[in-house]
Amino acid sequence: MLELYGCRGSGSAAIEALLEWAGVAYTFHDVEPKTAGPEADAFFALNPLRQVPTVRFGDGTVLSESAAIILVLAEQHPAARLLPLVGDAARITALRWIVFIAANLYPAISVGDFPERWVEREDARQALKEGSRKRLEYYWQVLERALKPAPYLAGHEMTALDVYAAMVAQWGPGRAWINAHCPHIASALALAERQPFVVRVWERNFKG
Ligand SMILES: N[C@@H](CCC(=O)N[C@@H](CS)C(=O)NCC(=O)O)C(=O)O
Repeated sequence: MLELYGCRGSGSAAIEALLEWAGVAYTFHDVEPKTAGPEADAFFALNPLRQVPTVRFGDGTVLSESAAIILVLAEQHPAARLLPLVGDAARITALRWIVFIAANLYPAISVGDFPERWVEREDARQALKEGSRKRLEYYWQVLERALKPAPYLAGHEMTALDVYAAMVAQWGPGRAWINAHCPHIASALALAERQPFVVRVWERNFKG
């Protein structure tokens, strides 16, 4: 059975939601990589960056990096239509912006969460945190300008892009900011968040 390594409120929520969308059975390992011990060691062996989400497939293959996990799940479960079909322009849109999120928004979140990985001085860390938030706002504005939700982010079908974007929208600059500054994106995210599997997964990840 597929094993998902994650932690509540993290990027593993998007993968949980996609697994539920596709009806894939999985075991969830709640990982706390910073607490030393055999579990942390075992996780380090799977992913030397100690980052979630990470999955291990039934045959033992390990896959990290959220965008790669999304693409592989879409490939393995074509009937679920996590992505539009090959040849559909909406697929290109979905792939472009999934990678955009993974390459830009997700790292900016990480820089803001762990400025000590980048700079030594406390004032520099504070400045980096603030800078990462401003950069995140800019990335959301890029999404708002580029995508014309109709009604979903990539067109008339909901795709993994909607779920992935709804997940990163839970983090900085925050949903209230996105609602105020990116109304088109916000309306598409709200549609994804109405899906029962998203409601269920968000409930255990982002509420309370
Ligand atoms: N590039 C990775 C980033 C994953 C990532 O940064 N995950 C966070 C949780 S949302 C994490 O595990 N952070 C712990 C750390 O970086 O030490 C991906 O797209 O999956």
